[in-house]
Amino acid sequence: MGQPVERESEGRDAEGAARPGLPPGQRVQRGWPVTHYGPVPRFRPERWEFRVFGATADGGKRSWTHAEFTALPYTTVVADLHCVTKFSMLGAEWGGVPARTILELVPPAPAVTHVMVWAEYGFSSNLRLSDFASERTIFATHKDGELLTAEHGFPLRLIVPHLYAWKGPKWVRGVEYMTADRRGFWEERGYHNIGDPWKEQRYSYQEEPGEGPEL
Ligand SMILES: Nc1nc2c(c(=O)[nH]1)N[C@H]1C(S)=C(S)[C@@H](COP(=O)(O)O)O[C@H]1N2
Ligand SMILES: [Mo]
Repeated sequence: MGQPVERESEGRDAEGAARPGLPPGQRVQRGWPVTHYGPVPRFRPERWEFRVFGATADGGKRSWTHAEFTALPYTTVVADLHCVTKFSMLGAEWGGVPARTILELVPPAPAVTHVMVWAEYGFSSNLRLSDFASERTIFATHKDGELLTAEHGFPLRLIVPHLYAWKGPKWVRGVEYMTADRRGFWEERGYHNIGDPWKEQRYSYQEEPGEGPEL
């Protein structure tokens, strides 16, 4: 893997509009580093399920087996990945199931304002419903036409193109609909509750009143 190099690129906002330049403080990294906390989970197809629970419109829960989930309509989104540790990986084509498909299949109750995205080993990240509902937010099974590798989140990871990459759990297992905000794994450990790289919202001490629950 080469040294990080600086170069001009084009970012995109939540609705996909071009934004000039990299987010502030980011460097383009050649290759694709692996960053996460803890071990890489082993995929057990017979035990895997994707669950939606919490404040659903009808009060019920919904779950999909791996075969059922991967049979949902497949779309692609081209998006960059910005790690808070300052590397960016540009122009990946993510393939999978848009978060909006999940919202359509399991509508949230009207009072839902946030979601918690849950992954293996209890890893989690919270998102505003509006960030989750972006038409570019995608549960990815593929990158550039190939299945994700285990260390990059196989069988499923979330990509939220307009937020820092920790907002996209690898090894995702479900979504909880919430009627109030709650911090996820990194958000409890010093990362910003919202995490917009264009505003350089890296750390929780930068939060303005109203941007996150009390720490
Ligand atoms: N389950 C899980 N997902 C995670 C993380 C983690 O620690 N656990 N780290 C996040 C962070 S900080 C980043 S930058 C990206 C890195 O994705 P990559 O390893 O595919 O580059 O994964 C995110 N998803
Ligand atoms: Mo990161």
